[in-house]
Amino acid sequence: QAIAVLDSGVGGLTVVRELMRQLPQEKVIYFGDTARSPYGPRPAEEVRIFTRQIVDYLFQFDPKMIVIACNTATAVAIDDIRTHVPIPVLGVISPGARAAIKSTKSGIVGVIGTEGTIRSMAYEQALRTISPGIQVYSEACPLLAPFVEKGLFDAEEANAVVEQSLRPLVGKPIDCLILGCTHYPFLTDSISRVMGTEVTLISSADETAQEISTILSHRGMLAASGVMPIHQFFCSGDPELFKQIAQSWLRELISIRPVVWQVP
Ligand code: DGN
Repeated sequence: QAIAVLDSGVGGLTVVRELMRQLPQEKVIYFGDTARSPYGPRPAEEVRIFTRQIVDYLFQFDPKMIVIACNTATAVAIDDIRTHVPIPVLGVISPGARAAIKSTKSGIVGVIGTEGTIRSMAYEQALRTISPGIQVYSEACPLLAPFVEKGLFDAEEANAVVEQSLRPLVGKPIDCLILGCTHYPFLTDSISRVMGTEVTLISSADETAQEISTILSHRGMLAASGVMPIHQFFCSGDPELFKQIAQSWLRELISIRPVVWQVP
């Protein structure tokens, strides 16, 4: 049985890369809803409907676990999906918040994400549940995920748009910055250049992969080692662009199947 991973587009591949590194024996089935990306500006109800539709699609493969590798969808849809399916469902916000709490020394952290994620205040809630006194500066960066979706994540190309997006956070007294959108690790070089070396960048990918491992091992559902899994990728938009981005990020050849939504 595979681990099903979903995102509005290529962002969830940042979680997949970490998953492949930590749990190389696990088979991944990935869905990137590139035709309807970005999710950030969409109303919460629409994101919930899209997330449910992807989960229903992925269910035909009988996955053992669902990973919502999209902060925007996690923020508004994780409770709905948890009541909808009988298997473990993990999002990326709690793991990201936990990683930030582990990392911060000053108790003052920054969060960047899509408009939907920032509007939901999901990070503030997750951070304060663990550490009530934490201080949070958050900023929506609506330009960044669409930029990555175009395959433009080379530092040279990204510097200007990253600089413009992060300007409100520069000079704030934060000691770590949560990359609260799974697309942002693609832009790590530019982001750390703008924020400076004293700000630690937190991607939820690492912590999410660790948590996947914990959940599966508690249930005795980790795949046996020794077999190289064949991963499957699906996207709803341009398969060639998805493939090009995925192969450069994952550093392996993939095969991709396009999906055309039958929207009523
Ligand atoms: N990668 C998604 C996230 O983590 O929020 C969303 C990006 C988007 O759809 N704009």
